[in-house]
Amino acid sequence: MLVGAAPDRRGTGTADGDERPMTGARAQTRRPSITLLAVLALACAVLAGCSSSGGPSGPTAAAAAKFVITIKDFGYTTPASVTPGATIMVKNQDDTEHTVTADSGNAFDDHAPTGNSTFKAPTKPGSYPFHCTFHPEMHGTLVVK
Ligand SMILES: [Cu+2]
Repeated sequence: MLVGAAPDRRGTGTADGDERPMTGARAQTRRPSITLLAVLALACAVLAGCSSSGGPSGPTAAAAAKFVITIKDFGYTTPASVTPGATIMVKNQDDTEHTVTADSGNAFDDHAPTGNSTFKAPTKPGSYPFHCTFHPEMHGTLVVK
C-alpha cells in the first residue's frame, strides 16, 4: 500500500512546480509517523478493549442480575421478594422454552427461551402469582415490596 501510494503523491507534487520539494518532504515525513500512530492506536484499542471488557461487564451484569428467577426441570426458583420495577433476570436452564406470565392482568409476561432473559417487575407492591403458558402445571409467585 505505502509503496503504491508514494509514486502518486510525487507525481502530483511535480505538477505543482515550486511546492514539489515541500510536498515530497511532508509526505515522506508523515507517512512513517502515521503508520506508527496507527500501530500505537491499534495497540491502545486492543489493550483498552481488553481491560474495559473485563471491568464494566462485572458490575453491570451484577446490577442487572440483582434478582434472578431460575427455571429448571419445569420448576421456578423465585427470590423471596423483589423491589418495585426491578429488572429480573430469568435463567432458563431447561432445553425447552418457558414463560413467566402473570396469572391475572398483564403485570408481566416474559418469554423465556433457553438461556437468559429479563423483564421488569411491577411497580405496584403485591403478590403476583404467575405461570408458564406452555406448561400450565408450572406455577410461582413474585412478591414485590
Ligand atoms: Cu414452561
